[in-house]
Amino acid sequence: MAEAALRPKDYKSGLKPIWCPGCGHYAVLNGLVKALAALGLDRDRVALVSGIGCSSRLPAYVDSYGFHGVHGRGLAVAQGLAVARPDLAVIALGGDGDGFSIGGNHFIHACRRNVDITYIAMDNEVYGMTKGQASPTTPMDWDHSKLTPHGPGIRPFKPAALALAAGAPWIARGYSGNPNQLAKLLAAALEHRGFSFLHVLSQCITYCPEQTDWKAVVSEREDDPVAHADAAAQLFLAEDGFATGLLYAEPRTPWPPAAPAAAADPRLAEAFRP
Ligand SMILES: Cc1ncc(C[n+]2csc(CCOP(=O)(O)OP(=O)(O)O)c2C)c(N)n1
Repeated sequence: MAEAALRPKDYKSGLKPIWCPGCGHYAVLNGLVKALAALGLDRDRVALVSGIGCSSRLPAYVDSYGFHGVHGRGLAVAQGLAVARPDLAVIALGGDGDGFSIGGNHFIHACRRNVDITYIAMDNEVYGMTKGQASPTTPMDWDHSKLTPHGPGIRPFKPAALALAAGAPWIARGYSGNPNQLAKLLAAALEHRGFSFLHVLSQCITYCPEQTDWKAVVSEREDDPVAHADAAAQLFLAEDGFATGLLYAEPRTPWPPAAPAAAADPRLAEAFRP
């Protein structure tokens, strides 16, 4: 039975986040509950699946189904869940270390598989939870950590370009310093049928205090999303990684193409009984 209209705060679990003051992940949490309320999704129709990291703690703070999994493996669990339970809005989330380093393989294949889930990557260009090691998106010359005193010296990769090359059909970027836009992008990602990749610039001011300067470089892209992969490739290779908005959307049939036989097949129905 549909619940009475829920307010954003009704989607919060009541557990107090243990993130540092000023962490960008708060804005993602607030944007997400706003988006869930705007779409009027019942709490028992939403499942949040994460890996490990500060960002991956987010499911605990939302009053929905939640799965705090294994480092880098959230996408694998989320895709399986979405295929078995197409009635759920499945949201995978985690950090840049979780999703692009240890979980990089799952990220690539989730992009090409195009299961109907939303993936929120909270990118603070650092491993926050384990105290500031370099991640795949850390700038080459980031020398603020004793672990990489001269910077990692390795080119960071571009998550949006990687997602595009791997076949993701819907790519957007948000910024934790622009919560209204973030909530709209989250709602649009949830409405998209297929794999939606939302890359969020979510600052870690504890280990990367210089990220407070992001507000000066982030731009809001007003144009319609690019609708062809070749034009999107040009965009993602040329931009500085700070353009926000819905950047690319191209219609592509999700996998599996039709609702799975789970409900109709008595053996599967038994296994997947909610
Ligand atoms: C298999 C495994 N390897 C390493 C770790 C240690 N570990 C926990 S969180 C983390 C990195 C988290 O960084 P990120 O995903 O960027 O999230 P953030 O904490 O910055 O939000 C690592 C390496 C682990 N828990 N499991």
